[in-house]
Amino acid sequence: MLERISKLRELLEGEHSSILITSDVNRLYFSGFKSSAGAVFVTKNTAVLLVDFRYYEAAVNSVGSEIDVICYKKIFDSLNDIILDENIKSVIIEDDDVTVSRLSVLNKEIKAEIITNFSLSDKILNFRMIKSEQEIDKIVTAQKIAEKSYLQLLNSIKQGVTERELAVELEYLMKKNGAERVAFELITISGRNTSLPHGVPSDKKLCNGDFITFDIGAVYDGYHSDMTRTVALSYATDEMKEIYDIVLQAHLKAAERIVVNNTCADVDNAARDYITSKGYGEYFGHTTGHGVGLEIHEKPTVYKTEKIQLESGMIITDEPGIYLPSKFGVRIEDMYLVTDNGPKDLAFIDKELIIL
Ligand SMILES: [Mn+2]
Repeated sequence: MLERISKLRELLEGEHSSILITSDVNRLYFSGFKSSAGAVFVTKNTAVLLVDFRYYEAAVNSVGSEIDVICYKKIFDSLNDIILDENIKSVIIEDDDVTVSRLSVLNKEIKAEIITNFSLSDKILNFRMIKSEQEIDKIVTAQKIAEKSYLQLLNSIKQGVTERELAVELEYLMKKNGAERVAFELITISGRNTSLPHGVPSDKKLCNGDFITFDIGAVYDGYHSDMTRTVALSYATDEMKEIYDIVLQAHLKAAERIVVNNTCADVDNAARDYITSKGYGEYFGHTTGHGVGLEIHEKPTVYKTEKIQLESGMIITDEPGIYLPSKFGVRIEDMYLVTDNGPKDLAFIDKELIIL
């Protein structure tokens, strides 16, 4: 946490004198403490976590000595005490978190100038792109929970089971296997529904000859995992096998480009150019991937227009897909850790087509 607070403090080397962190996710990132309310306030001299009575004891026990915990009755009184004490003139706020109505409250209550145009949210997302060893471990743990649950679920896949039943069962298994919660509404769709990249599990029953798409993730200690597998029930037609193979090759070609100093565009182009060369470019309508961490979608976006260069410690997904309207779709997704020795696939489950 000290390192993170120090990086935040480096942003105060210019004209501004304090930073107010208000979003749940960034309070967690900078304090290590999860709560539904509160703030982290950082000045050149002070770093405090402000929480109310409900969280005070847990917060004191949780955060290290580098952050003071303040139990507030009225949060603005506590903030203004520090502001007056340290002669703070300006407060940089999280521009992506503060609503218009909240901003008017901050302007009214805080006894310093509120700075809205610092792009603080984006700067923090840049910090968060590079994961520490501990963050990587948590994401790997989340992934292992998701994989174990998925492998257990495969035993209950048969004709007549509904998509919704698969989703409910999978969520149950993940929580039983140690997930804090699911990372997003799990996608378990089949047959024609698989042509919808973000289809919603319905009461449709599984039929022989269906593709079944599982886009699944778990959360462990705040960190998310993300993986997609497409399997076939009973049999797959030649067309299904052909499309599956194109998507798999596109995935592998993108993975090869997940190398330090390559850009996100390099990775996206590898998958996109291959799918386009096979004549299916128009059926791959989303980005190749995204960063994963405290949120399921973080910077960077893995797309042909994104020039951000890959650095060791980033975790991005590689998830090309082909979606044929009213027929079927295929997506294969893993998370990859960027390392100085090349890409590290964070999934352990095979990517070859499974016919159940
Ligand atoms: Mn994803």
